[in-house]
Amino acid sequence: MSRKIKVVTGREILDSRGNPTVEVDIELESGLKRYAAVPSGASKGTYEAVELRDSKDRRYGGQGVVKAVENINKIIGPALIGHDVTEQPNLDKLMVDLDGTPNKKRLGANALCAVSLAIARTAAGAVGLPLYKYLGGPDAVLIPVPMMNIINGGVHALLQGPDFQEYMIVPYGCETFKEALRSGSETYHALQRILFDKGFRITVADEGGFVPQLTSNEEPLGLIVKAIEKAGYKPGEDIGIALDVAASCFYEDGKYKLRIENTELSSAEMVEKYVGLVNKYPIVAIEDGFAEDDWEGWKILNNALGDKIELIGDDIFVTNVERLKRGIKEKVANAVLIKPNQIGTITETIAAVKMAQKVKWGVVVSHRSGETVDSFIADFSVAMGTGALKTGAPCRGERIEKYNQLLRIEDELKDTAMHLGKEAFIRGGRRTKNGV
Ligand code: 2PG
Ligand code: MG
Repeated sequence: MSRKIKVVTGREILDSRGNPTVEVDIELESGLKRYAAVPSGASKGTYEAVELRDSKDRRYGGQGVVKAVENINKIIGPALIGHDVTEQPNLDKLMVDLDGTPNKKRLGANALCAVSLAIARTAAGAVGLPLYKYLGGPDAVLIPVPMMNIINGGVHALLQGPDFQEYMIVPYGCETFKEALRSGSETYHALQRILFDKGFRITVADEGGFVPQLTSNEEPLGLIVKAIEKAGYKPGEDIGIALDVAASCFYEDGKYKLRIENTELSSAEMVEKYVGLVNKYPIVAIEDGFAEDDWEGWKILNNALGDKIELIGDDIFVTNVERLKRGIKEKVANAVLIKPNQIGTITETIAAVKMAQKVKWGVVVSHRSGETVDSFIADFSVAMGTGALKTGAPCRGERIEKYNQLLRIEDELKDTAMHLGKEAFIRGGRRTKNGV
């Protein structure tokens, strides 16, 4: 059966916010055909590879991706035809070279990423392996702990909720993913009841979490602790809490401007705030506690909390090995968030994961706030043995599909499936598929 690429077709589809994004089909000479679609962020890091949009066009308010799709159909696709689809690193390199810019602004990281993901999935089909096994080999058996964003704030809630963007529950007291997902979902529903009884609205935002209108960024933590208890679990024991502050979004003129608290804090004051919260609530991880350029703030926080909880860099590292290398050298964090579309190709994404795992940093694979039903990241997290995945609340089809895919993988692996629970979050060395 030939593994040669015969046709590459890009198309404009819609993401979960109703904005255009890129989907790609790859067909091999053998007739095998697979697809992939890229997600899109709202709180994007400045240093992410460029998501090409038709900005001047009036279609979709300038959000169209016609140009990116054209780049796939006229430039990238023709260059890939005839190549063996299993040569992922070569094909990714070929695309990066074709683009020729440092941030993929010519062809678009959305164009490259959709093709790169489709190459991986088509290749897995061609060799007859599930995607997670194709990318991860026989020891891809670790099903991640889900980090479920049940209260949404920041730009994901159109600035109608807390300043902190994500309040996640981390159901890490379970022996299987299936049980973790159940306890997370039960807690989500307990929270819904609590909010309803208190008279808050229970509509959901971009990642499926609720958006209570409160006057402090601490209040959601109290509500979540109550929800965990109401669902019959022990806070800190069965279920921990993680935050994605997404602090770049409210960093202005060297200050962190907390809109709902009507205050602005210096980096040192923010550290104090975080330490206070960590002492009071079962917080196991803080993502983007500081802005993407506030390397000093990051350092102070890592000194204060780096041996207690996971400090995850998203906007600061943007899945880019150059930025991650600096972060490791300057000891600004102890974990990295991984999003393939921040960098553009799966080969570059794997390089970032490996760089972090080599120094025993935590790795969390992540969705974007604008998603499709493509569950690539679920397979990817198992393939890389990251032990943790954040992909929203147990609500909204595009989030649920990733969790459901992990259920399928856990079923398929039967007794060989591993789930680390709390051990996935121990500091001083994150466990991966290869052990501590
Ligand atoms: C983040 C992501 C996903 P966005 O900040 O981690 O939750 O948000 O996709 O909007 O960048
Ligand atoms: Mg983030």
